[in-house]
Amino acid sequence: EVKRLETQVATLESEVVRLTKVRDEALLDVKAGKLRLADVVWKFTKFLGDLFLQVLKLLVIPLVVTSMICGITSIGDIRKIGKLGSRTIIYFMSTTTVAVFIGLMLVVIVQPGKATDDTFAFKDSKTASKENRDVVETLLAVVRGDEGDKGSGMFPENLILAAAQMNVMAVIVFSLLFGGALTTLGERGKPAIAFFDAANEAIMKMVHLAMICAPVGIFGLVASNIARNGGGSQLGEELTRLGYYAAVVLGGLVLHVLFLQLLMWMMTGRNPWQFMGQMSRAILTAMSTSSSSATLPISMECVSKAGVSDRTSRFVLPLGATINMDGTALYEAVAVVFIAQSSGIELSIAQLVVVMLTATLAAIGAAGIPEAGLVTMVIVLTAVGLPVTGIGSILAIDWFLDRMRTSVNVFGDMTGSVILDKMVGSSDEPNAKV
Ligand code: DAS
Repeated sequence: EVKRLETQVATLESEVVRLTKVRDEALLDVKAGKLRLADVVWKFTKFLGDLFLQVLKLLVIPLVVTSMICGITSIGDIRKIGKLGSRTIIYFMSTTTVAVFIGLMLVVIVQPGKATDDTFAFKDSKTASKENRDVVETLLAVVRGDEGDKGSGMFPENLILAAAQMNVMAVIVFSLLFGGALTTLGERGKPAIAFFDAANEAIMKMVHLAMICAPVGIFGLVASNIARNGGGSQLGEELTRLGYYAAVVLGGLVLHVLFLQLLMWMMTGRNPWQFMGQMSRAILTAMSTSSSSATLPISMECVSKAGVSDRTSRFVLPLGATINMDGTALYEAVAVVFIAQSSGIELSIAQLVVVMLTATLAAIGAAGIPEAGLVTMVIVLTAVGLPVTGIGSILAIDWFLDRMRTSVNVFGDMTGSVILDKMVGSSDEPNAKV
């Protein structure tokens, strides 16, 4: 019996030694951080964030091509847009330019992205902004391209190389010219136009698919950036900056609405506040749907009740819902400069001019669906060489700003229909022979 017990004790002792070894190894693993669950979750969320941003970069060129071509072809034959058509385009372009200008002035003055200390949430050291040449030289370089680089400039020698180099200005210019030419083909151009409409819709669906993994992924990106830059205090700094950013966007949108009201009052003599009341159903629909296209039937009804002729509203509103997005243009200009400030990158005057141009064009290319402005903002960021990762710092509140900018988009369209109806009246058929 003693012998048996002694053997049992020896067996148990060797088991204790083995288990102690296993435990020590496991502790080593935990210390090495190999097995910590939090780490695994963190790495996965950051992977999703990187994947989302990578997909956005992947889609930039196809998005530019399809959205610019669709923006132009939605106008119809550019040779026959008639008096109403040409005045509508002039109204759209001028009010959108005013919106971008308001946004840029505010974001440059308020500087919401400037950090009080030198920790920037998305400091992207590898992204060097274009060196600060003087304005004329930079604008010439933007048009002509850099010596010996066949893919640079607005009119590069090699479009494929330009696309490969993410030279979005060149792709935008080509797409606008190509779309314009397409509209002059009449019946023969219709299949191609239908193709690009479908392609644009497909690209936007791909972006929305990528968006699904964005919130989790962006959380991982922001969290890992904050942890890298200093934890809790950085979070407070980040949220303050985000608050200022949202205030600048909302302030800009309010200023733009006041500008539109003043313009409408001067051009038509209507009482602006009474007009706002008449348009309220469409504004509230835009706020709840975040979609200009979904609001279109309501905005048509509102302007019709306000006395705008069907012929004007049927031309101006659908076109406006597609290419006239004052709120989006203002928002993209503010967001891009905010991302530059948050990344510690100072934009030169010439780069601000490029932001103004591309924000206007990106707004034209944005579809009237939720988050379209966030997606086409990638075009503006790429045009001035800013990191797409900066989108992560503003995505958290974009669902709210999208509602606000969409209602301004719709309000700008409705104001336009009232002004244009007064200017052109019933004398002109859109697309009439010039
Ligand atoms: N939601 C878009 C619209 O319908 C605007 C945007 O995304 O910027 O107008």
